[in-house]
Amino acid sequence: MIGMPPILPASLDSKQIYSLPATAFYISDFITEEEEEHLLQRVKDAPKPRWKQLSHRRLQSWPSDLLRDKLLDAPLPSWLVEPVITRLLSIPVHPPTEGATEHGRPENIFSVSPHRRPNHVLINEYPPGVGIMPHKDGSAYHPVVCTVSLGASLCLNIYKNNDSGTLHPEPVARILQEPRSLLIITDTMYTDFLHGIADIEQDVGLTASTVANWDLLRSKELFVSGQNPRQTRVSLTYRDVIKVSKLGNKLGMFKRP
Ligand SMILES: O=C(O)CCC(=O)C(=O)O
Repeated sequence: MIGMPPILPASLDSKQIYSLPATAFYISDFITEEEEEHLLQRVKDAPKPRWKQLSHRRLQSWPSDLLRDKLLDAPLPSWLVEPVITRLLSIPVHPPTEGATEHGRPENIFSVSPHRRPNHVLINEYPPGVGIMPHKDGSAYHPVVCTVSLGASLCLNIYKNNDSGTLHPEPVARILQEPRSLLIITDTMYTDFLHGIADIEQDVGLTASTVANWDLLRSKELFVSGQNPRQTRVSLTYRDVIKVSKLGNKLGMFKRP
């Protein structure tokens, strides 16, 4: 890829969203504009059968959908590995002196996941006015989800269930995701909280006190009016599926385009 890579933080620690009730990190400049364009083009170029059309949103699942919470073993295509996974794994969670493992390598966010790296990517496309219902990602995955945003900004709402187990309708927090950013959600932020995106044409009331990651934003000046008119945003969500079946390779079940 041409062009200079972005300057990455020395560790995730410096990018933690401390105003949230549990652990999440936000890196505003995770990929370059050229990398963003390239990824958007690859998403667009995917053969039509790759898209699953839901009522308003469409998505791609790479290398494939899960089958009863299991992934049939197959590699991710190289355009989903480079630069995102390589870069993600290169960032220590803690500053190098604190973060060394017994193998001498600093811990990254997937150091203790079953496959030590993401093996699955969901690609969601959100036109203006379209979001996703509050949900948890569930136990099929190691509790880390890494989201790269492309094309436009929007707010991810964070929810908590009431003691009775029903959803508390008001979000407990909002995370503004800018294009080219990386958001990492992990620990109890993954297991105990829900996330969703409102079906609205613009995010409103954006201020330092209503946006959890305000201090970590790249372009606060774009949001000083408090508004973010939605444009089409594409997200790449990287996860490590815990159960992987080798059968897929043996039966050659991955000849899909
Ligand atoms: O697009 C996003 O940022 C969220 C996607 C999501 O919630 C999911 O894939 O489960």
